Amino acid sequence: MGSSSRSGTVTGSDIVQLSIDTIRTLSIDAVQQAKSGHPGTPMALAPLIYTIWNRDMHFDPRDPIWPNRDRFVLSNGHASMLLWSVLFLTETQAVNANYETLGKPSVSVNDIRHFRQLESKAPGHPEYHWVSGVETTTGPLGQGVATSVGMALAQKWLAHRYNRPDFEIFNYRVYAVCGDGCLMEGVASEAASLAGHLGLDHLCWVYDNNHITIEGRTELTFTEDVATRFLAYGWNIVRVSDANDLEHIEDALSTFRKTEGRPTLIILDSHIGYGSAHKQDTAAAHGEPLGDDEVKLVKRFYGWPEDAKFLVPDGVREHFAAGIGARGGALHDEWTKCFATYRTEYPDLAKEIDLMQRRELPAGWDQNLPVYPTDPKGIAGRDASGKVLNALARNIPWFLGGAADLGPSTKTLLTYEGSGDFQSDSPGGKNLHFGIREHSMAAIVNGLSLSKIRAFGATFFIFSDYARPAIRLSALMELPTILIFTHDAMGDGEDGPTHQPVEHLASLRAIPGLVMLRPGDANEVVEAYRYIMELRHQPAVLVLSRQPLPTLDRTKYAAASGLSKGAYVLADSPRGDPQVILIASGSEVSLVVQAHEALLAEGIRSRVVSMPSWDIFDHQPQQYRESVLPPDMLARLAVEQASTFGWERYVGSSGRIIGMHTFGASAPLKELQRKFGFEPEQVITVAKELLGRC
Ligand SMILES: Cc1ncc(C[n+]2csc(CCOP(=O)(O)OP(=O)(O)O)c2C)c(N)n1
Ligand SMILES: [Mg+2]
Repeated sequence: MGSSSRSGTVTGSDIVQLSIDTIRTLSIDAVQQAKSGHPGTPMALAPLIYTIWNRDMHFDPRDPIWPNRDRFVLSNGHASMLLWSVLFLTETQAVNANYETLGKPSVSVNDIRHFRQLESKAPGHPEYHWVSGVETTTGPLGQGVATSVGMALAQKWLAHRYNRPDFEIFNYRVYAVCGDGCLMEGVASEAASLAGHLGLDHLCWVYDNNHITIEGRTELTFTEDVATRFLAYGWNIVRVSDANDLEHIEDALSTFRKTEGRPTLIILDSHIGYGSAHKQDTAAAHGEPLGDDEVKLVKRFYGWPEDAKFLVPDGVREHFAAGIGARGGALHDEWTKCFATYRTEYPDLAKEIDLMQRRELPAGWDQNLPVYPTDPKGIAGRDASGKVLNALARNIPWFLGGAADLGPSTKTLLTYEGSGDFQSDSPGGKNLHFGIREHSMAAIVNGLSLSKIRAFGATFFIFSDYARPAIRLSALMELPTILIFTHDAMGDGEDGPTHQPVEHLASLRAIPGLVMLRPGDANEVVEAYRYIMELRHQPAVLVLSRQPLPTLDRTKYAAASGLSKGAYVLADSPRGDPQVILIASGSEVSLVVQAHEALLAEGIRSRVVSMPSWDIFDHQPQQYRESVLPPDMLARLAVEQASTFGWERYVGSSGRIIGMHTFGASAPLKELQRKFGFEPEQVITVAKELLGRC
């Protein structure tokens, strides 16, 4: 048995111990019932969770979306039973998608009894959107801590913009609990490095230093000095040598609250499976139920009735009500009063906060968006995007973001007077500099979005791979994040195959709920932003060209607003009865328009479909989809500088695809276009083949 600051017996009067052991035994029983899950970490960390929640956190269980609540992130999401237990015991209320409290608990004992079962509000891992009180979805290790940096960054920005003397509208803190796994993941290192650089002092990570992961002791793989590492990042380090020592934990948390200019890492030494005679301090405590006999032994050790299941002793819920309930409720009430006065003194700022909380846009958000005149030389997608971004950021105060050290290349810098750079001494800046940290950039953008800031991140499309896990979580969480990926195909010519995305469109198109847009000219870029900005529950990826694309003559061709349908007939045969349909996205749109004109001149009736977004198109009514791609017109050709993967669904088995089958090559763009067949001549040839003319 490992060290313990307590005897192992519980007396009815020791309500604190009883509350902690309730978290432990609920976790044990739920895992046992589900025959799957992770009991050991909840057993070890129950005292920590108890202390953070019941003694420290500013959180009102009546209203889990109070804007100034402290955020709690369980980055070691496999220990989800900690969260389900505490949400249940604090009677945290459920909130619906319209931000209304529903008058019922977010997690009930019945949900816990059905841990990990369909429809239960106690799923395997914490899921934002599914369970009120979950601040971010976790499970892929490292994501939670990285996302927490976005939340802490948001706090600084929000405080700078909205706090006024005597009005501390945003002073919340962010707690993230993590294990060895989170700290081994690269994304956590990226995020910690940036958090240290930015001096995010409202951020506290608690590291569960239990020396155990799935394969065994961390001696196998993880022997670095974590404290020294975080010290080097510029963090404040606090050690707690016994996870059962509540006073020590409380002291550490109060050190965090007092620390200025640096984030805090609390290194907490714990014993996984605490109290289990045969499994404590072993990997076996991590990922499998204890087993009926061991459960009895553990309960005996805790002084718990051995046969009781899902027992919540009298007084435990009342104890949480008197702790976090009373404290959080009073703080929230105080804030509400303060905000009412603030509303009279700063009505415009208060209105912004209201809109932001509901993910709405301010009036005039789309004023001064550029309109691009016809121009055969045209403008690069990234340049058009840069203009739009600057207009939007001026119109929408809480729209901000940045790139992973590629601002000048992705054209995502906000350059207007007063836009500013976000740094520790200039927390009002709207240009975020993520450094060369794509993965944490996407996770931080998630954190910003969870804090209701409208945020974007940017890099080259090829490096979207480095951000993909966090983008996937944006979609899973239904967050309206924006990722701007430029250098979308072979436009990067001489940089060669390491910089030429091929499978990336297919890969991101496969993420459910993610809106992918690859606009074909500057006016489609503007329309893409119009579409994206009105999204409230979907992330968007904007894929833009590095090289200039001709700005199409919209008096001759269809309006760019057709983009909002995902695909539209851009150019058609004069009588609208095409023999062949040419489908393209992005830089290939003007290419197929050229081919189309040549085909028309030869008397071949072709139609051009600009298809910037599969996903949006797929969501249109059948009638519309069939008006664009009539089912009986089978001569279809898709042209895209990317993997052909998936285009069959639009061209059918009798159609053709001009796409990429290799990784590209290093050469000037023109030569690459010739080599890989992205020239009008090739499009014309294949179109004729389709019509059996060759
Ligand atoms: C990115 C990622 N890789 C792998 C896993 C699978 N996994 C879940 S928990 C775990 C071990 C985590 O060890 P630690 O963080 O120390 O947690 P403890 O067992 O101590 O609670 C692993 C490898 C995961 N969830 N996420
Ligand atoms: Mg561990």
